[in-house]
Amino acid sequence: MKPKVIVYKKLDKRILDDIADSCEVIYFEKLDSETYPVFLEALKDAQGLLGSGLKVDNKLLDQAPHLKIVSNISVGYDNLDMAAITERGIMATNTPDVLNDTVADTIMGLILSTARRIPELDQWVKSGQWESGLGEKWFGVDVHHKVLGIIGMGGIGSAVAKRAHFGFDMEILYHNRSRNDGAEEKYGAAYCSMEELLRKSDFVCLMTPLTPETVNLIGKREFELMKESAIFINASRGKTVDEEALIQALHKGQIHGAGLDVFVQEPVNKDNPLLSMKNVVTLPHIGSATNETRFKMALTAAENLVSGLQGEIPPNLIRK
Ligand code: 8YV
Repeated sequence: MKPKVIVYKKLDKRILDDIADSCEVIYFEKLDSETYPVFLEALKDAQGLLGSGLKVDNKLLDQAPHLKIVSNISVGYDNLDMAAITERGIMATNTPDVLNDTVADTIMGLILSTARRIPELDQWVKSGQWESGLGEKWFGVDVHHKVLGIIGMGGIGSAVAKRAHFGFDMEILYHNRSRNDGAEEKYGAAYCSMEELLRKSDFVCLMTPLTPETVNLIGKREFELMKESAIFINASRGKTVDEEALIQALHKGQIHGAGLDVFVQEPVNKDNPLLSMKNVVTLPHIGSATNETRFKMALTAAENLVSGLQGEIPPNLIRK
């Protein structure tokens, strides 16, 4: 008998068919008030779970006594209570590497659009305000030859460093739990303390995963340490930053601007003050959202799922 798996995210038919070769697939394009009760029922004898963003904790696991593997279609796995999962002998997997270049492209986009005020000027042109020469008040700041501070030098951080070093002649500083020799050798990245990074960087780019240790990693004190001309970029998770402190830092002119792909609450609250700041560029958590990369992520997650259910060690097993 094929093991029963639940897919709770919209998936390409080719990938669904691949999974169906070795599993019985219960498919939900999305979970909402209508599908959730059916999903809960299906959990009772499911051995695999594939999707992204669903909170997998003791409460959910109590409903899934036969679960063997939770396969996340994302590199971040802050939605998974890893202690609860491992305690029950369940495997969990994620999708690292395949999204590094795409997320790094998004980050460079945020850096450029914040520094050169691209969305703001786009609106200015489209709303018919370009009637004469451009005055200084519309000038931006340079990106090339500036100092880029990367907090969290993993796969994505390294892909950002590569672009910044080779494409923009930037000087790279980084702070990480451990040294990244590859980034030091290839992109001239210099390891330094968090404090030094915050003091010296023109662009501060936050790339750490969300863990209990990184909640509010950047707060009031950190913004105070940054240059007044600094631009802050976050494409990790909203909760790695104290959002209120960010709002205050921007209000007070303690930093120059921010480029944000993530927020504490997503979708972001319509009355979040960040949305009315011209020096803040916002995106709806689209770091990895290209057709090609989302396909690769889903394929990787499906491979993890199937291999785990076939008794192998899945390629991207999360070891905690
Ligand atoms: C999306 C991400 O959250 O991989 C991650 O950690 O942040 C993103 O790619 C996710 O994959 C949405 O489905």
